[in-house]
Amino acid sequence: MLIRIPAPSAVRSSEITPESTYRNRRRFLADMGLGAVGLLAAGCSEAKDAPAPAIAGAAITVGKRSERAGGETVTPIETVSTYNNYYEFGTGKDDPARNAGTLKTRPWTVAISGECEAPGTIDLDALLKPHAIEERIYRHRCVEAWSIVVPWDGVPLADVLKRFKPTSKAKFVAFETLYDKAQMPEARWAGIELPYVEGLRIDEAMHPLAFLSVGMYGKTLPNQNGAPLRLTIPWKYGYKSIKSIVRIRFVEQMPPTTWNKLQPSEYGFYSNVNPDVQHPRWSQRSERRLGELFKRPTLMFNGYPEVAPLYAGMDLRQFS
Ligand SMILES: Nc1nc2c(c(=O)[nH]1)N[C@H]1C(S)=C(S)[C@@H](COP(=O)(O)O)O[C@H]1N2
Ligand SMILES: [Mo]
Repeated sequence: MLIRIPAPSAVRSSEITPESTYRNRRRFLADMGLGAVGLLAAGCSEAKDAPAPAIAGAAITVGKRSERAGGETVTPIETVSTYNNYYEFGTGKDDPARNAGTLKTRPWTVAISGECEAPGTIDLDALLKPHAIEERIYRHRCVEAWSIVVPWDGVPLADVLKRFKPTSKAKFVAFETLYDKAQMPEARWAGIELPYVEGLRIDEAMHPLAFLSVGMYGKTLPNQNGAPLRLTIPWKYGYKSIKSIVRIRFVEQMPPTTWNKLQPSEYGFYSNVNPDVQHPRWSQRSERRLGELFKRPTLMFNGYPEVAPLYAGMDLRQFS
């Protein structure tokens, strides 16, 4: 994520410095406590041309498929699985693909608690069992202005949440990523407070577009993309799509979210993709689809106008 203050020359340090030096320098600055200022990010850059590792995911059975990206070309899986934000496994875009192999994704349990009638801790396979896995092709856009089009395999978030019977006090849903230093040795350099946390208002979480992904491209998720279970919220900036979820809480108050805690002036709770709202340090009017040369205009709600009624009456500039 872009907490980096760009140098006036605007040349990315990793473009002029051998990667190893760049990484070491990041560590050095992280050591000095400057991680959050310096080096958290190499945004807006192209995916690397280096040969991608094979995608090891197991095939999953997918029922209904829906194209929800305006017929746009699907981004190659090699790109989507090698250009990631997953700070627990390193802050460079190619770090998660290299480092996330240490994450153990089975057995995996999810704890559901808070304002609901049927809380409990449930094994992931049991969590998924009643649901048919479907595939949704969604656009996905990072606040750093890169975007991808991905066939995600999973279940509507609402279908899973409803099973736990949220009460009328459940105004928001809070999500938490696993935080295990043994499995995530790079996490000490993340520069963000961990565990990673995110949240949605209950009506956003219940919207039919909100999705819980367990796979992509017909295979189980690569660890770097959030295995074994991640949110996919296509009308919001990528950081709302929290990875490797271990805890879901129904809560009455708006829950804290990772990037908002770190830099509230730059990352709002709602984080709806909105080309008219400038990020304090850069425009959000356009984006670069990974693998493409030219930028394209960014669409309101990332091209999912059906979510607009969720925000009727809200000032979408103030509530960014
Ligand atoms: N736990 C966790 N989830 C996370 C992140 C992270 O660093 N840690 N990064 C977020 C950001 S900033 C983005 S853009 C998306 C990237 O998802 P992708 O790697 O599958 O494209 O993951 C989001 N989920
Ligand atoms: Mo992001």
